[in-house]
Amino acid sequence: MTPKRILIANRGEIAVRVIRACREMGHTPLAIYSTADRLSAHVARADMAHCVGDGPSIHSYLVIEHVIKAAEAMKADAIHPGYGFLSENANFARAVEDAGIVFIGPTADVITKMGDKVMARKTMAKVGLPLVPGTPEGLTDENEGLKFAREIGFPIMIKAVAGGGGRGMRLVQNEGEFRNLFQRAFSEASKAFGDGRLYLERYVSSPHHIEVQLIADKHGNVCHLFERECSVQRRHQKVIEESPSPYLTTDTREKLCKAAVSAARDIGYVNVGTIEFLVDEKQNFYFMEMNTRLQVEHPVTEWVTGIDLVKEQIRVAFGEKLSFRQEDIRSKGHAIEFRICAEDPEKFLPQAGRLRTAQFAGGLGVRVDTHVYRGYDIPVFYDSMIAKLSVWGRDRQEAIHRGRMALRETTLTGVKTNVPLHIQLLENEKFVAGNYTTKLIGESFHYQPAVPNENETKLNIMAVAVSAYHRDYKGASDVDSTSLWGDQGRREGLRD
Ligand code: MV4
Repeated sequence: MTPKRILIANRGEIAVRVIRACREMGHTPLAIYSTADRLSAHVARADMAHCVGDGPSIHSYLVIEHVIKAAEAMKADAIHPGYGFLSENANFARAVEDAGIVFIGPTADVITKMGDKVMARKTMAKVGLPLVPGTPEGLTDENEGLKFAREIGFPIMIKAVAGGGGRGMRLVQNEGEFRNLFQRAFSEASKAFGDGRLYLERYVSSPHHIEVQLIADKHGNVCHLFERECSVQRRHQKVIEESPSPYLTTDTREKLCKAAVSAARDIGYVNVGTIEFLVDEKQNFYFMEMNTRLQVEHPVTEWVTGIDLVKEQIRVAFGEKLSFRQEDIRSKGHAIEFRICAEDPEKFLPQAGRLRTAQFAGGLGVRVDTHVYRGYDIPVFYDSMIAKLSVWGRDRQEAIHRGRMALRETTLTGVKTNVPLHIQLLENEKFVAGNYTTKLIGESFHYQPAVPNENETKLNIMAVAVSAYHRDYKGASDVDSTSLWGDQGRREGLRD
């Protein structure tokens, strides 16, 4: 492939990840950034970067014209959208193509089709994927909704046609709750997506969220790269992902992956993509939604297959053939990913501020994807995920042991993170046994806030005092003066 100029229309860890793939392939990575992201590692690592606006993403990363202008100014041949932001925006995909730039993703038509969850259900039913029984069309009228709900039977899930990933979702236990929850879901969806339409599905109790990774080129080759188990979620945000799923039988895995490949082929899909399924207690699987982008949790699949999904994604966007066939792909060992978020794990509140210490783990089978570093200021404007830690082991047990080690090596101070929550999850009996569903967090796992001991409290008071002294009297940087203290507690075993 001749070297190309590739603009990454994103920020943070995924921009860093895509820049790495560009470098390996000999392409020129180009960045965009908001004024709040000037000092993000993704900007420093690109060959060139353009500012696209102020901190709030509606003024920067989400403004199609600004992104296209930056791409034209830097003479980009292609745009990689990452995940989130404009990655599943059909208007953006069209604008990129109209500007004569390659969109590293599927066609705008496919994005539209899969973005409308009712249209996606219809399309997937037509090509043979099983669906959870539900409404055939979007609804706006609560009386019509109730009629359908009675037919399907309670409990029922209300979902937003324009939603996805659990946004705007409501569980309705009985008829008495229906009208109220329908109205609230409708107003929430209208505000969030500018489209209030809702659809109903029978509630699958204690399901697994299992997704199949796909990749397809423009020559009709479609391959799956096995599944990821994403059932460890909190408030519909994934927390841990792993592959292979500890729940699926070999037989179900084969059926699931084959069904996903066949569906992707039948809809003429091109790009990396993921089909999400709900899997019930009898290993029945149902199509839930399709993501037409690279996903946060793709490293888990890269670990077990050894395939660089981003490099392949770039190749297929430029019309190259996949570098492998289905029979060449094997899944080896076990991988687990931990999403590290700047948040208070007790209250689940996002945290902004300066990272005083940012030491990540290393060693065999350990990978860190991040844009942060010691002294980095976490802006208030974006998602709270600041890093992904992923580990590989020859089997699940080795991956769990490696995960514990790597999480304990991870020292992030200055801002609260969910690292302690991950450590506790790796001690949870059900998680360790691989015997968990989407109900794990909330029913079988409750985060235990660490009680600070006397020494730690003293140390923190001293650290704050020393920091203030240096800042006010010595003019030294806040970061340099306190990082030492941040480490001290860890070294002496005073934390966790
Ligand atoms: C469901 C479901 C049960 N039945 N749909 C969709 C997206 C997502 N993040 C959650 N989703 C679910 N859809 C039907 N018909 C269960 C989930 C679900 C879930 C529900 C309640 C509490 C936690 C959950 C975690 C993952 C999935």
